[in-house]
Amino acid sequence: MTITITKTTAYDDQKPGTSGLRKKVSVFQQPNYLQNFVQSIFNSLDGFQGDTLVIGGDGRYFNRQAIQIIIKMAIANGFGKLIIGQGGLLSTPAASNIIRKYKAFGGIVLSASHNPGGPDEDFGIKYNVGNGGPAPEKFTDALYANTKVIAEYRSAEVADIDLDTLGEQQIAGVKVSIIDPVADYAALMADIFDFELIKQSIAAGLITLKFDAMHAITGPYAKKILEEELGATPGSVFNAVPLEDFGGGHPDPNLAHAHELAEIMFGADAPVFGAASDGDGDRNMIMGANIFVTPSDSLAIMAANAKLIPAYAKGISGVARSMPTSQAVDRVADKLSLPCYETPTGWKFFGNLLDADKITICGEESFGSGSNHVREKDGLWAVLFWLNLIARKRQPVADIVREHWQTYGRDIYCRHDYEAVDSDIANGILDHLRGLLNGLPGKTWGDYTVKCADEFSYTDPVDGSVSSAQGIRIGFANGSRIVFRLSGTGTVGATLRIYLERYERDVAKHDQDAQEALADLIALAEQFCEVKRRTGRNAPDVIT
Ligand code: VG1
Ligand code: CO
Repeated sequence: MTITITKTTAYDDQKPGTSGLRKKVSVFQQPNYLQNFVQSIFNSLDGFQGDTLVIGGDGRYFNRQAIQIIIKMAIANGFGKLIIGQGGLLSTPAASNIIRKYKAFGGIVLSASHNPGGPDEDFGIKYNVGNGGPAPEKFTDALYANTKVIAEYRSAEVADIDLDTLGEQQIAGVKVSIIDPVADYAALMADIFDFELIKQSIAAGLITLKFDAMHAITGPYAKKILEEELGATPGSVFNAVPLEDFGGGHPDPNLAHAHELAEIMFGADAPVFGAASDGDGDRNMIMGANIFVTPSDSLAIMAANAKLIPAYAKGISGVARSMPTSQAVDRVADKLSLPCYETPTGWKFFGNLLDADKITICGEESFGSGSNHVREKDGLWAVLFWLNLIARKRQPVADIVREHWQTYGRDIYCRHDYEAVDSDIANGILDHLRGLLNGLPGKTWGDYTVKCADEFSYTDPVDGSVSSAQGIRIGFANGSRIVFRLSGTGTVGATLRIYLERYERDVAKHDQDAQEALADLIALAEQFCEVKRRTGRNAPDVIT
């Protein structure tokens, strides 16, 4: 085998964000841009010679080209085996499962997740470690340092690999295995949930469903599991063919972007259950007939009912949520005497807690939830959890949610996003907020007296690592909160996220519209951060 060593010059913008490196495709297409980053990943790793690397992506534009480049570089750098999803496809949770199941050294996942795809849109790449989860910050920091000094990369002179034919081939002494991207994942789901019960409920007409794959990676997974294995009517899964540009949409499962599903679920003759997933299959949106379940509520409901699911029948060890996620799950943990952890935004912070069995179930307000079955959030897992739950409880989604609120109270919640804000203005807003923090505690506006105000810093209870500057938190005496942080996944300017929540114990007030119920807090948030005044905008771009 001939190995070529190519001289290269460093790029200064390869700092991984919340979930890997995400840039416009045109940025990734610059000479050696991808190669620099991949070689920097390998330069940050020790002891992988002869070991296994998993490679797969969400199928967006540039996926196939990127995979060919990565295969050649992995061979030249000394991996002994490559496991690749057929067609270059692997959903993020499926990749996590493959890494764990086949005891790989790690994996490279190509995705910009919920960001749009296509020649003018986004591409992304991240490295997952041997536990199947996103690399922790100490790795991504070392990786970033390596990207700044990279001077050369290694690549094997071999022909492009046929990504579409299943099977194993030897290439320059390296085993390259093209696997079915769905089979191992479908088997894992069958181990966790009561497929027989779900199947009976569907056959009996107790559960009717619609799943919007948003022209992204979960199409083939959902077709196989929901339609073929569980017997949902053909066509229950729609937008099921993955497209390189996701049909021109944002593959982001929320009421704004998954509007096709939202129309069905709020329409006449809505099915019992509706759901959608994102570009790489790790997010989920849960709906019932005429009801949208907020991700924070979904997490709390799953934690409260975990024992109804075969894999968690013996109970769960604890729960965790990202800091901006509502406190609904905390109330469940409190009642069930379970440990509850608050982590920074991003799934990488759950990995240590899951590995140490401090938690079994965790989630984020951004439509992500998961458990110890893999080390990524998992969209279809959440869908199957809800189907299993509905089948066990024999109740519509709306009743399950309302009963939960009756028991625990409702954490009325929403998030406002201001996208593509000028970076200097966005940083100015954060600086301004930092300046306010010390003076806020004790101040009162109407029903809201500030109890605490700080910038969130997290010390990992397992390895003691510290992550600071993880968002501004303002907590009120009545349990309400406002959180401000900048996105770490956007690719244009800065995105300011404002998270708002208010606790409502009174059952008579549970059916309020969130925007109305949160109006006072929304006004206070503007008073604190001045985003409208500073940007000249009059409304958020997206409300979830
Ligand atoms: C967003 C979400 C965060 C999530 C991340 C990756 O990050 O807020 O909760 O973990 O996306 O999700 P940020 O930094 O933009 O707020 V995915 O499905 O895009 O991998
Ligand atoms: Co995603």
